[in-house]
Amino acid sequence: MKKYNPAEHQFETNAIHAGQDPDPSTGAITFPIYQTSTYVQEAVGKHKGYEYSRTSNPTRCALEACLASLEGAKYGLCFASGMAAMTNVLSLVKAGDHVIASDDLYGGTPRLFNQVYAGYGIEFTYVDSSFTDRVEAAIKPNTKLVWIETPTNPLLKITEIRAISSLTHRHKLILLVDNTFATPFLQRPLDLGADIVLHSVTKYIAGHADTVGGVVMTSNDAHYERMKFHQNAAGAVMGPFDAFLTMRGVKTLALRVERQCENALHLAQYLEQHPKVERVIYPGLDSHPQKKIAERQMRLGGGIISFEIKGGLNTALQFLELVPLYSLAESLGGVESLIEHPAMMTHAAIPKERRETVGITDGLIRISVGIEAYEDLKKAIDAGFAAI
Ligand code: P1T
Repeated sequence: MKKYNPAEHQFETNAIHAGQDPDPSTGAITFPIYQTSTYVQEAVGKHKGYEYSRTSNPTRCALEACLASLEGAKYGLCFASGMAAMTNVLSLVKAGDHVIASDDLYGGTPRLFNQVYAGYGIEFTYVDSSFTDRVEAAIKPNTKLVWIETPTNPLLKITEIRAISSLTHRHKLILLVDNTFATPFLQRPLDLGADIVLHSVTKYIAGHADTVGGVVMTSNDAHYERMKFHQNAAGAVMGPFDAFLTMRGVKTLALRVERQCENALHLAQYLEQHPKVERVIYPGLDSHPQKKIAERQMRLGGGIISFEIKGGLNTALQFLELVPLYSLAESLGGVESLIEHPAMMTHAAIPKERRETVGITDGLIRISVGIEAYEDLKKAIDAGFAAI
């Protein structure tokens, strides 16, 4: 059977083939779902590399290898959700350590930090990481980890990964990038000096709104050993069927994201000139304050648009209810367009004063642009505006 070497191939090719040599016993081209909890041993300790599916499972391992190839990482570890992946990374810090994080993150992330890990004696400071000097000013003698999202959820702020990574290297800190919004097709943080990349694979990577999962990737042997140990010890692993769905989804990542970016750019430009819109945030627009940085580190502007509707909370809620085609739902990154209200949905766990300080206003609406026909997406927005 021909052996596949990801190092010899491009992104789109690896998304289809990496980690997935045809099954040697049957020739099946599609990687099998190894729906098994355990593996028979010939004699004690004499086995084929698998002992128990919490520790490792062939379907999960195939996905881990595939995703690692896409981020240019040596290692990948898959989990039951993006939050479980975060819990795994936090095994690298202990009581007394300090973490610096972006001030705009998925709402569940500060909830995990403040309402779980702060209670274990880990300290968190939030700064606008699009200003490198603010990250530097927050460094303390006990700082261990810098945690950024770029683009951020939901305000799409861009942090210059190269600038932050030269800072973290100088201070011997670990830099984690939550790359969920960009995907490895648009942005590869490890190439820009980050130590660890994390994704909610629930979103673009799986891409079809049919599974929940997370992944952590790194090329650092010591971090990998600790996180691999914790994956098995804590056990929040991804199941084989979810690994199969994710592996099927990721094969079309490049095609989907290219189309989503194209639709999103057109829609952002359309919204920007609409009289019922206060402001539009999209990294591909000239009006975005960090457009130049986005252009340097991202291939395209991404598939998410945030905009503020004129009229505040009630108008926003009315629009969300009445706009056709866009499903009102949390999550993002699937083939279908979704729309949501960050303040009352994905970021409701953040206290109101804090939300307002960072800019998550009551009129803010987030769209995850799908791969539908652009004309239909535009028509639906028009119908929504006409209805309010
Ligand atoms: O939902 P889960 O797979 O556990 O992943 C959490 C997560 C991590 N990182 C980012 C950037 C995220 O956006 C998310 C989840 N976000 C949503 C559900 C949302 O609608 O924003």
